[in-house]
Amino acid sequence: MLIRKSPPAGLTENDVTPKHLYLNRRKIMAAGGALALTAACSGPQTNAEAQAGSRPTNGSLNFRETDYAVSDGALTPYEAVTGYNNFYEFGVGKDDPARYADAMTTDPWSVEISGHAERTGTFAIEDVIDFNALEERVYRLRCVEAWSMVIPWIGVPLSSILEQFRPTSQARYVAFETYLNRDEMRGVRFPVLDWPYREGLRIDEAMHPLTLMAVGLYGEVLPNQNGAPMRLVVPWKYGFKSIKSINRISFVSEEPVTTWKQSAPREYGFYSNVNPERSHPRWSQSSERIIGAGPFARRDTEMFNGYDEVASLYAGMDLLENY
Ligand SMILES: Nc1nc2c(c(=O)[nH]1)N[C@H]1C(S)=C(S)[C@@H](COP(=O)(O)O)O[C@H]1N2
Ligand SMILES: [Mo]
Repeated sequence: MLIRKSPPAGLTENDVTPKHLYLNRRKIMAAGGALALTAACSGPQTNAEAQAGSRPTNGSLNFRETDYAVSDGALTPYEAVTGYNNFYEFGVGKDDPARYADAMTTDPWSVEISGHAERTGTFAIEDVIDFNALEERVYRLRCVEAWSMVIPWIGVPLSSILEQFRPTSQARYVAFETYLNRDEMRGVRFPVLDWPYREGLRIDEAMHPLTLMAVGLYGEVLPNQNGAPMRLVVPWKYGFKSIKSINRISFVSEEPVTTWKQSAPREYGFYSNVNPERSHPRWSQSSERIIGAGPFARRDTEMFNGYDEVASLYAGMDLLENY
């Protein structure tokens, strides 16, 4: 499923969004190869100097192109990526996060690291993520609600963060928590979920090279509604595993409590690997709506969302039982 990057398929002059310059740059880079890449990375960036040792909190990011791309499908328009969201801390409506997430303070931002690791404590995000080592990966995010988007994420492999803390052999799982602030998050007044939002991965899933900690999308710092300043993107799992606005990471020995499983264990499991064979109790998972491509655009859902290289992580496991 991971292929050499080609221009986003199916883009025409009519697909003009506020990010048309970005998309044009991508086309030029694809056509011009390495030379264009160097030019594009040093050219239009406004805050290249300011980035060393610090963190841009808005605007463009410096990043390296990678070969991670999905083979079929155009990028989801920027307006849909940033206007149709799930971030229940700001409300359950798809347009609530875009409306209300600006209230969240993302600077300064610190992350508490705890549990089975040699190094633990509270760290500034700038000390945990190397903003000079960002890369872009085009991943499809498949929501359990049976829709998907293709997004050019900017981030670092989660493993590059976790390794700094030297987890011990007792660290069999990694638990994540979302920031919680009742004054800034209007949705947490309602007991829709048990706040703070929590997620987890087995340590080998967390260390897998596909697992990304994203800090940006479409070449820019993450908008708050997409989980600023740092959120997971685990592309072979349903979207709810990709926890947003993380401020706690813990190395643990038992499977951690995760919010959606806690809320409805028959419907949502710990693994939540995309699996067209296993229906959600209330709807099918065999196909998905393509967000931003018109009302009838659908595609067949693929096992592991098409990221076959993770299959070996689950060798010998019954994935219908371990949903
Ligand atoms: N903290 C937090 N993280 C979250 C959610 C949430 O409600 N709260 N929703 C999840 C779900 S269900 C999906 S599909 C993705 C959506 O990410 P996006 O809005 O950036 O597309 O975020 C996930 N991460
Ligand atoms: Mo989702």
